[in-house]
Amino acid sequence: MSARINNLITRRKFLQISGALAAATAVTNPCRVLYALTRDKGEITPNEIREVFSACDMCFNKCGLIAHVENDVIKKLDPNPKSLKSRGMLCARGNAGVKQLYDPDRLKYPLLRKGARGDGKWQRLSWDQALDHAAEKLDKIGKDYTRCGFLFMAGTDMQSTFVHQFAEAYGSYNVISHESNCLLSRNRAFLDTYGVMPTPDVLNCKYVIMPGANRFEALVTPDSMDLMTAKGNKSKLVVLDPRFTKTAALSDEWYPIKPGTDMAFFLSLAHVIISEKLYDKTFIKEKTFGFEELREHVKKYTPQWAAKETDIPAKDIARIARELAAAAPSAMVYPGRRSSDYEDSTQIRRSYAIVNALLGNWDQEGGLQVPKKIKPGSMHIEAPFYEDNPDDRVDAGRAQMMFDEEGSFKHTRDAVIEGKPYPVKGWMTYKTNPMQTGANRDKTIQMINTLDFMMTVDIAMSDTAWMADLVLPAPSYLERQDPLSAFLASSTCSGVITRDPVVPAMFESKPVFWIVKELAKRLDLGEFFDFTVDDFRKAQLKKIPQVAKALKEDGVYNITGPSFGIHKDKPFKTRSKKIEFYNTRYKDKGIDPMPVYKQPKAIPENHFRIVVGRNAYITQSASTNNTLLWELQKENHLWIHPKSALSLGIKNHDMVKVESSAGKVRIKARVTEETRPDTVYMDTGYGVLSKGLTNIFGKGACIAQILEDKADKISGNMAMHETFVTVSKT
Ligand SMILES: Nc1nc2c(c(=O)[nH]1)N[C@H]1C(S)=C(S)[C@@H](COP(=O)(O)OP(=O)(O)OC[C@H]3O[C@@H](n4cnc5c(=O)[nH]c(N)nc54)[C@H](O)[C@@H]3O)O[C@H]1N2
Ligand SMILES: Nc1nc2c(c(=O)[nH]1)N[C@H]1C(S)=C(S)[C@@H](COP(=O)(O)OP(=O)(O)OC[C@H]3O[C@@H](n4cnc5c(=O)[nH]c(N)nc54)[C@H](O)[C@@H]3O)O[C@H]1N2
Ligand code: SF4
Ligand SMILES: [Mo]
Repeated sequence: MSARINNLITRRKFLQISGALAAATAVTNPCRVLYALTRDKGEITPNEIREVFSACDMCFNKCGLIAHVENDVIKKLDPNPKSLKSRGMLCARGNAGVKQLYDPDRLKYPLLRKGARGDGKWQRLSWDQALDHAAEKLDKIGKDYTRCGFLFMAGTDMQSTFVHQFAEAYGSYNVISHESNCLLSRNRAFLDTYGVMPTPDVLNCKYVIMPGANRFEALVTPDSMDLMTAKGNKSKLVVLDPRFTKTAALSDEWYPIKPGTDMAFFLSLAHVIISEKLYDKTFIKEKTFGFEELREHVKKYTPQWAAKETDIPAKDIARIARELAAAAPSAMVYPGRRSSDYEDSTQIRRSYAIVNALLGNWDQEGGLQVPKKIKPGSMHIEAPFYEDNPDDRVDAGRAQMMFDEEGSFKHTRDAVIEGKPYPVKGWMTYKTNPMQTGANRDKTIQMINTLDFMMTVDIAMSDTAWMADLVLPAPSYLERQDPLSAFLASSTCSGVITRDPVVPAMFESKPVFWIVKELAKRLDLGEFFDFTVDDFRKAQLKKIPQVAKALKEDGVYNITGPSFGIHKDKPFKTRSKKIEFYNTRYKDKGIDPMPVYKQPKAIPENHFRIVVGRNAYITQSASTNNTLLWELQKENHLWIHPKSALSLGIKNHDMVKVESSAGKVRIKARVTEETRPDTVYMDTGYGVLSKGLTNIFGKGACIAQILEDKADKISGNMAMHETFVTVSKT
């Protein structure tokens, strides 16, 4: 079927068309080609032009956009200048969103697996057949294994709430998300220090240390743009990264830190700040808990000691500590975002949080802030109680302090494979692709092979969909109505955004709200979905009419007013009601109450550490097949330092084998000084199994295939930088 569509619109032709459209008054009506793709029928009324507000969904940032629509065909996506969070920006991926919609590889109708898993043999079903089949499986698994025998996993999305609501009504508390592959250890660390996850006011910050984050490539709005503006305003940026990222390239100082040793660096900063009394005494006295314990604790962590651990010179560590303290409180250790790195990641991030607390930057301009947030109303359901359900989540007890509502992908997968403490036999995934983003792909396949039934709701035949029994096509963000999303961002740009369909949904795609509502009807749970998305949104907007007005007029609601100095005398939501250098809850649970540095495991001889990261035109695994973005990078490469390459006889673009205990892949080498000699790297989102991703099938290698699945001990977050690999020429 994609061949047919490809005949209608080849990639090159699409680019020509986009170019022609961009060049203002097009000669003929090139939209017809797109129209043919979208509508599959004859003539159209010319020149019906609309501009429609929406929110980008090419990554989680939800940048405000304005879609230019001609004759029901989206011609171009532009930034919405009213969206303060996105600072009037739409990145490369945001611009390419139009190709997410008009992608010949889109899923078009429900598909049922025929033949062996992963063989790619499918039978087309009608929606009624597909929903009846799914409902039958949900019913049977619920009866045979209890309701908790069905696992639900939804990625970042405004409609994920409906999947959670469905799981609740159905009766399973085995609900996970991408978050335990992303940032839960960071959240754990800051919550357990501040009682809240603050946002960094990068814009007004005079001194930013950025460890293990790559803001000029891994875009987080508004931080990415604000960091650039702040640099223009003479703010200082110090980057710690084993790779020479674009952020490193634009920094004032870059240190290729030895991976896994960041805690040594930050404990040493704490040592200097405390021993040289560079902290704000009043702040420490009034707002923090456990300072004396911290003072004792960091005595041994001198810069000379840290230099040996981190490969960063002692004099630089001491100088950075002094400069940072001198710039305080408009100075920060950037909390970062993805923290799925090490088995000790919560404690590593605790060390960032602790240095921030020493700087007294809490609730300060240019510091860590918790801006005001709008609380939309909700439509809460009274979930039924199922007596035969087990006592707890299937992954319970596998990490020391897991978030109950998030769980852990790694631990859930282990539990499903082991069948312990009870069997889980069904899995629904929505808008997430754990086959590519959950470390150790073979284990994900093993998990899937233990299931009786798996269904996936996606817009494309992702590797996860490829492995499913039932694949259901969803509309893209430009075709669906979503609930409101209230977001926190720094520097007075928190707000609310929503989406309405810019164009009608293509093919037979159906939003997940409709899917779970239809399933609920079939399972006698219809009462829990006795509403529309419109009703849901009305309930959200009930007490905030000003938001409704702004969304209509501007496409976004911005919260203005100061985002600092607003929590002055409020207690912190921690046990001590203060910022906790020393965490007594940790102590009670047998966890180090203050971060204790442990050396990362030594890299075995002839091995490298492999690390994860991103570039500016790839969103995890989800955008590598997008035709416009694929043009920018058609495959991934293994970054390897020239010295290491030389010792292995590897030249640039040689094909190499990369092997770990989890698996092996073949990939072309990129010999570059942009990584440490002991560290290798590759982009995510290639080496796919799915033949439904026609641009990237057969291109590059899948990093999830070689990443071992270690977990952060405290939060259960995936730890993806604990893998050692060998590299050899093939
Ligand atoms: N273009 C683009 N933007 C994105 C995304 C995307 O996929 N593409 N994804 C979004 C999402 S979901 C997230 S969570 C964020 C992620 O944004 P970030 O949190 O900035 O995460 P990464 O890009 O993974 O950057 C981690 C960096 O840490 C480095 N590193 C590895 N080991 C160590 C170490 O031991 N110490 C130190 N100091 N550094 C180390 C890696 O080389 C890498 O450059 O980006 C968001 N924005
Ligand atoms: N190897 C590796 N693993 C990682 C990361 C990494 O960089 N490398 N990053 C980690 C991080 S920070 C995160 S946040 C997670 C993210 O992990 P995932 O949640 O798996 O995110 P994506 O890779 O973006 O996959 C999103 C899926 O949603 C589909 N999709 C896109 N738009 C829509 C839509 O509108 N509707 C529906 N139904 N589906 C849609 C895409 O086709 C894709 O299959 O991965 C983590 N794991
Ligand atoms: S950062 Fe880029 S991809 Fe992400 S929401 Fe904004 S414009 Fe879209
Ligand atoms: Mo993430």
